[in-house]
Amino acid sequence: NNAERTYIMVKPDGVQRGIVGEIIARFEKRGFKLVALKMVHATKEHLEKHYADLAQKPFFPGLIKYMASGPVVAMVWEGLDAVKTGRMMLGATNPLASAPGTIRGDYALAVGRNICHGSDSVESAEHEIKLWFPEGTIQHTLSSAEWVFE
Ligand code: YYY
Ligand code: MG
Repeated sequence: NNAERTYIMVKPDGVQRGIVGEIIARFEKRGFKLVALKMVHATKEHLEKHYADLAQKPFFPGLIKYMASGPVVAMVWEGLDAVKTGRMMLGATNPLASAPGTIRGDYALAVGRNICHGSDSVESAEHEIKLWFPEGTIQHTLSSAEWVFE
């Protein structure tokens, strides 16, 4: 599905370490279309909604504190198999298992400071996009699309 969308977020450590442009560049060069982007210093309440399915995990309080410690860069990227390909580009959750060449495999060491988020399914992407972009995304066509998709 060429119009599949995924929610990608640079976490506070990625912003502080200056990796925002690098992450955007990778998605751009891969062929994805940017359809929403903003910087947000999220509240704990908002982050608890984003990570609601992890509320019972022992690392949850630390995760929320870290995610609320500074602004994040929230994005929606669209293109063929955006969710699965986005996850491949991020690498495994624990950077110990992230292959070199992936974002986490190139720029992170610790699971609790893994610099970026990507939706894990089409359903969670839809949910996360609504949560972070209630105002909606931007409809536009890239002239390169016919060179990226069959
Ligand atoms: O989707 P992904 O970010 O790869 O992993 P999740 O299982 O959804 O966990 C969200 C987030 O929680 C993860 O990116 C880092 C953090 N975390 C952690 O601090 N310690 C763990 N053992 C597992 C996850
Ligand atoms: Mg996840």
